[in-house]
Amino acid sequence: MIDTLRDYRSAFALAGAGGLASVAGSYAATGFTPQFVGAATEEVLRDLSPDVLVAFAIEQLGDLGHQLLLVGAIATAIGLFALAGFAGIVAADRTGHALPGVAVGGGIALALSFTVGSPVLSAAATALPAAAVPVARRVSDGPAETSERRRAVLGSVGSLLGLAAAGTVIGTQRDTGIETEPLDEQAETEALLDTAEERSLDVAGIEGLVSDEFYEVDYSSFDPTVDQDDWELAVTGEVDEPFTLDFDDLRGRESEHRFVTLRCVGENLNGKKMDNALWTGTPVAPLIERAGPQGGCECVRLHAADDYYQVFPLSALQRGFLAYGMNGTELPKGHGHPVRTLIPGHWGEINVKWVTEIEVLDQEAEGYWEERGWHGTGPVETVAKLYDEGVEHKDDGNVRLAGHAYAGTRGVQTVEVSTDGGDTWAEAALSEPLPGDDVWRQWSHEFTPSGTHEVVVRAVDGNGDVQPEERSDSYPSGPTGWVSRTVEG
Ligand SMILES: Nc1nc2c(c(=O)[nH]1)N[C@H]1C(S)=C(S)[C@@H](COP(=O)(O)O)O[C@H]1N2
Ligand SMILES: [Mo]
Repeated sequence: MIDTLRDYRSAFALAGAGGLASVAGSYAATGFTPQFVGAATEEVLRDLSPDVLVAFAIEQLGDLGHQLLLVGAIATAIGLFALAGFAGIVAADRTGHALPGVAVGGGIALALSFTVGSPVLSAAATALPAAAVPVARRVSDGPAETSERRRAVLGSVGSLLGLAAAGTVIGTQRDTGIETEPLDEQAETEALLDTAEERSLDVAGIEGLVSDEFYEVDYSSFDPTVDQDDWELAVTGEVDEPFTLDFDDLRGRESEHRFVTLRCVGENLNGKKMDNALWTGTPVAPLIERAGPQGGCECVRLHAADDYYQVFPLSALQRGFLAYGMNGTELPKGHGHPVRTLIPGHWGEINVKWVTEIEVLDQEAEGYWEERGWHGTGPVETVAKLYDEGVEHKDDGNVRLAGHAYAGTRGVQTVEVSTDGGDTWAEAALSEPLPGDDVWRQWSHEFTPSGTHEVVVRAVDGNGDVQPEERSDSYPSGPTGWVSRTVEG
């Protein structure tokens, strides 16, 4: 019976260690995939969080917010499975037998796992420790000697922690990656990548016209693993002829290479969630044509293998691209392997990765982020960036400033730099444009400093419109304002 503080403590220790072992067991069975119980817990926590909290986490905490959510999810999962073990202990204590405890502990763990959609092996791996906890309780209750009982408890807790450690190691070693091969079209992609390198300005510190590291934004911490041989894209909804196409069908279509820049609506004004790559794929329009769209709202919903979905105008999709290659190799897992959409000039969020279905709608609906208050389906805001690394104090005493500017399909016409807080402006040098209608450019500007300078940069888009000066947060419709920083001479 749990009737003394000592009993409580040993029950908690056993149940806690069991909870750890259960979650680690699931991890051993699934690795870092959407099947891991931590993934489902993360989803539940995210859905329970108020929208403003999610928006705050994205804006203010960025990737840290994601990490906190993940840690919270795993801790919650451990707590839930610990509760299963604890219920097992109570059952064993009440009846004086281990068996009812095993049934209760293991049963609750199994139920938890199956509720969140775990595969059988993962569910079994969570149930085993939860069932072992009440057994350990009965065993350690046997000896009359306090010290012996304590040793028995410590031994059991130690074994469960050992299991947890082993499970974690196995899970970490599990290969959940995707091998990406170079594309067949090497000659073309290499020539284009060379062009991008040649046209990149000779400025140290900042990335060239093709990003070395392309940012990643996913609503979930767990990327789906989609084999290209299993991949299918269904065109459905309000269409004359719904159809499905597989990866070979897609590969059989005309292939095209496009430089396309993406920017996340949730990034900060001078944030780093804006990048450019050379993508290989095929235009979407002929596929839409083939299905014969009839929908009344002229809008579509795209679905993805991670259950993400986005709704936006059919007209935007008509200019879209189904990409299966990035910088000369197959699409990496994190960027949507095997196929993603790229929609010219729109915020990153409608560039759906791991895309599985194009559904033509009859009525307006909201996408994943729109349901949470964001307005990120429209055209991107114009921006010129200036990172720390973009400021170079040269040996001759001059200061060289450089960065990237992007204005979606409007294109960047000029970038202007002020070194006196916006009183006077000079035109920056620009990189030669890359082929493509949705690509950023680099800018650079050198000046001779005297004292402290308030540097401000702004881009002018292809329509002649100056980047809006008024500051706004990224939530809900993307950051606006001019990037500025203090530069000491
Ligand atoms: N399936 C899926 N597609 C997605 C997302 C996602 O979470 N799931 N995130 C979107 C967001 S918010 C952005 S900004 C871009 C980022 O693309 P990247 O990760 O390749 O940079 O993908 C979009 N496509
Ligand atoms: Mo985004």
